[in-house]
Amino acid sequence: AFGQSAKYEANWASLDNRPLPGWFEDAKFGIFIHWGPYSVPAWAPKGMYSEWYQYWLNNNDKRVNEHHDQVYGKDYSYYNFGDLFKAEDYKPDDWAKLMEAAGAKYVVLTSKHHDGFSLWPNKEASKAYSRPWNSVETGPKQDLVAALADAVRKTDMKMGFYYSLFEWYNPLWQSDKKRFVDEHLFPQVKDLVTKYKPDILWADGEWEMSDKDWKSEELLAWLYNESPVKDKIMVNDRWGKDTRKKHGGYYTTEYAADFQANKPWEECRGMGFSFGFNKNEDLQDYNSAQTLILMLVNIVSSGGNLLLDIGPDANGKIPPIMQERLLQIGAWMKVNGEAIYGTRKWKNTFQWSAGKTDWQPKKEGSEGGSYILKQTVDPDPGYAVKEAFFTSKGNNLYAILPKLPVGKFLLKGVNAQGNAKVKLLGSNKTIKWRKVAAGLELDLPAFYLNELAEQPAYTVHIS
Ligand code: FUL
Repeated sequence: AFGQSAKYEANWASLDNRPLPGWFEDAKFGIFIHWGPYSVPAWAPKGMYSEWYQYWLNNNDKRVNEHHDQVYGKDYSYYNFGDLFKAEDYKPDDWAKLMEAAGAKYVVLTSKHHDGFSLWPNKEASKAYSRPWNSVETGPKQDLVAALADAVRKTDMKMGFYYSLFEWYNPLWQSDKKRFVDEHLFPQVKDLVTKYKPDILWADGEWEMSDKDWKSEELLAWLYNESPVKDKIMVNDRWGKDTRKKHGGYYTTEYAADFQANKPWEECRGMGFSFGFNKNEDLQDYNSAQTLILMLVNIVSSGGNLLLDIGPDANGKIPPIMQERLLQIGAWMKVNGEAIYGTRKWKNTFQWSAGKTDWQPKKEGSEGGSYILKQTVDPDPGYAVKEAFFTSKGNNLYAILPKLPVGKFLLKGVNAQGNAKVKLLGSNKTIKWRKVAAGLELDLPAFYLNELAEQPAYTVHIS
């Protein structure tokens, strides 16, 4: 069983054998939080990551430099953002309640991003830069990690930390990578894990070096054998240049439309195209609630989790558009969560519409469309949509439909026992069905539409 005193060796063959904590595959939906000094300028050209502001600034991105010169002045150092990042409206309990209301089962906070700023006090962050570079000795004057971990633990959600292995402009990183690993990375990770006992350690920045150079196997052996979270810690797959989708814990994708694996996996992305808050994004750059819900459904039907990102502002406020999206997702989950939580991929993940369709998931204010439409597979690229997404749990099969059809509707490849019950989640009426050669044919008279409030997607439950 998981949690026995198994000892793992510092090599992938042994580490990859460790069973993964079971809750993760049942959880399906988590919230990612990118928050730090980059939340002060909170700016990037559309389509770029705002949390990379310092990097764009130092690498001559024209638009970021123009913006910076205009707003802050040419000589204004990124490090000043550590003081302007004040988090004065930070209400971790409200954050936790909001994320719980969204239906999330876990939270992953950036404990330290590539700029090296840490959201908790530690020796390494105090001395690595020419000024202290952490949230207790600068602007916020608070241990932001501890505060959120405490708040999240009052709920049923799990708490995880994102941690960037490298730091763009850390002098030790730039001069001596081996010493950086030994004298900065190792003690800092151990401090984070020992103090706050996370359920997930979400490593990143692994692409800079090989897993051998990072000594990732050694670090994971410590995590699995000796750390205070050895029996519960979950990790991702970002442990070296070539480890993604190969080694570590669950696999990660990022802004990737479709993926399947024989291992737990997780897609992460923002509501628009940035992880850190980007003030440059307009309403139409945010995905609609329906598109976000269909993304979740698409991922879950392929066996994955969605780690949906929010970017609080420098005050600690979660932008209202993000609050609204989270609550919209939560409202849908209240009715349809049964088809999401604890489910597994079914033999058919989804079914395409037969031909052209007259609808598409709308993006707020824009000409519409979502990645679900941008499939380049048959039968009719550009028009066909995924009209049913399947998930399963025991003897239950769920077919999630972005649009509730009226009349006869064929669930392809579905079989059912004669006494099977078919219903829509949220309604008590049973749906008439019959077996046909191609699958299960449902009768959905128009009155079913009146049964349910309009929803971003409808779930047919076959039990
Ligand atoms: C990436 C990072 O470079 C992004 O800034 C973001 O943190 C994402 C989750 O991982 O690789």
